[in-house]
Amino acid sequence: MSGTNGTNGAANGANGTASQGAHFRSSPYQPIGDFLSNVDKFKIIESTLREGEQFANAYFDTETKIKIAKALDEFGVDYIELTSPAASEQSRKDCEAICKLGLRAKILTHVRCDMRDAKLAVETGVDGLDVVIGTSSFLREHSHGKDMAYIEKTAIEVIEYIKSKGLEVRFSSEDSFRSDLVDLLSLYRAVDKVGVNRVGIADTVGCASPRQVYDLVRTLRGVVSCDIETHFHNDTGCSIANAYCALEAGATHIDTSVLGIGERNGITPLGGLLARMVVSAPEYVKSKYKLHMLKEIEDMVAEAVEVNTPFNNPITGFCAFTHKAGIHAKAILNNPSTYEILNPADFGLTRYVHFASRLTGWNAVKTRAGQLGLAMTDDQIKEVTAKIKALADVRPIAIDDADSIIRSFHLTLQQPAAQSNSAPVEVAQ
Ligand code: HCA
Ligand code: CU
Repeated sequence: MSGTNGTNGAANGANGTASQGAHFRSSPYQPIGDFLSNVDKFKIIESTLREGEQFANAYFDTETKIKIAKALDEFGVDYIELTSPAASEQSRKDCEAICKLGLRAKILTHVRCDMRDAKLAVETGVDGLDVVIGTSSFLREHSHGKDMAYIEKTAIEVIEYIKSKGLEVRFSSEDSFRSDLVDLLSLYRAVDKVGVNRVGIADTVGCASPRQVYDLVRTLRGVVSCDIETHFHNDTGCSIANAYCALEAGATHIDTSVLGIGERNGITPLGGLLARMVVSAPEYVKSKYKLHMLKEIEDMVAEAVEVNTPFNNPITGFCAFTHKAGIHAKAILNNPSTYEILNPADFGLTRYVHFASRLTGWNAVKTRAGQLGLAMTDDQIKEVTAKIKALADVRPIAIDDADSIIRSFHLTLQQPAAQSNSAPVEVAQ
C-alpha cells in the first residue's frame, strides 16, 4: 500500500547514510518563547475514531477501532475522541468497549449540545465529553434553527450536568470563523464561568488563514481562563499552519487524525503536525511521542480506509527523505543537516540518495558502489557516473539499470586490457 517503492521503509534504504547525532543540537527554527505560546507544551486530541470516521472511505469495525485506539495510546496521544454513542447502537457499544481497555490516554466522545446525547454518553464510561453546536448564521438558519440565547442556555445545562457526573467537558462552536465574534466571545465567557474545562474553536469549512487563527485565538485567550482546543479542516491546505498559529496564540489542544482523514479532505494530520512540531519543540515532541510508530500507525489506518499514503506526505511519503540532484547528494552524504530539517532516524526511517538519474553525481555513485562492495578509484567512479548519466539522458532508468552499469564497468576493470583506459572524466558532484 503506502511507501510504494519502499525506499523509506525502516528495513529498507539502499544507499541510506548513517544518521548524524548532532542533527538538531542547535536549531535556528526553535520558536522565540513568549508568554502566549504553547508550542512546546501542547496536547493532542486524536480524532481518527470520530472525525476520521466521517471520511468518505471509513468503516471501522470494533476490532479495527480497538487496534487503532491501542496504537494511538502507545504512540502517546493525550486524548482519543470517539464517535457519539447517539450515532448508532454499535457506536455506543464500541465506545463502551474502548473505555474498558484501560488505556492511559483519556477517552472522549463527541456529542451534540443536547441533554439526551450527553446522558447517553455519560453512561458509556468515557473520561469526558466534547460538546459541539453550530453558531454561525449559516448553521443556525439552515442546520439546527436555534438562536444564541437558546444555545447559551442549553450549553450551560449540558455542561453543568456533565460536570455533576465528575467528567471533563469541552464546549465548542462549529464554524467558529464564520460566527459573529461578539456572539462567540459572550458564549465562551458564559461557559467558562460555569467551569467548562475547555472551549473549542472549529474551522469547520477550512476557510481560516493562519493570521485569522492567531487573531481569534489570542482574543479568546484574553476572555476565558479555561483551556482552548482547536480543530482545523484542510480545504484550503492550511490545517497544519493554522494549528501551529493557534498554539503560538495560546491554544492548548490540537485535534488531529491519522493522515488527516475526516469530512471532505479532512483535518490537521497527526504526522504532519508532528513534523512541524518536532522542528519547533524537539525535546518536548521526542520525549512525549513514540515517533518510530508513526509509519506503522499511518499504514494501519491507510489500510483500514483503503487509501495510499500520499507520495508527498510529511515524514512517511515515499520520497520524504530522498535526495536526487548531485549537489544535494554530495552535501547530504557529508552532513544530512545540509538538506534535511527532519532527521529520518527520529522516525525509525532512513534517507535515500538517488543515483539512478541524469541529475546524479559521482559522490552518490561512489556511495552506491561501496554498498555493492565494489572498490574503484575516484576517476573510475567518475567514468561510470558518466555512463549512468548518458543512459539516463536517453530514458528513465531504474536502480537496477544503474547497478548493472556499475557492476559491468567494475567487471571490465578486472580485465587487464581495460586497466590502462582510465583517462580522468569531468562529471558533476
Ligand atoms: C463537524 C463537526 C466538527 C466539530 C469540531 C469540534 C467541525 O462538522 O463534523 O467539535 O470542535 O468540524 O466543526 O468536526
Ligand atoms: Cu471537523
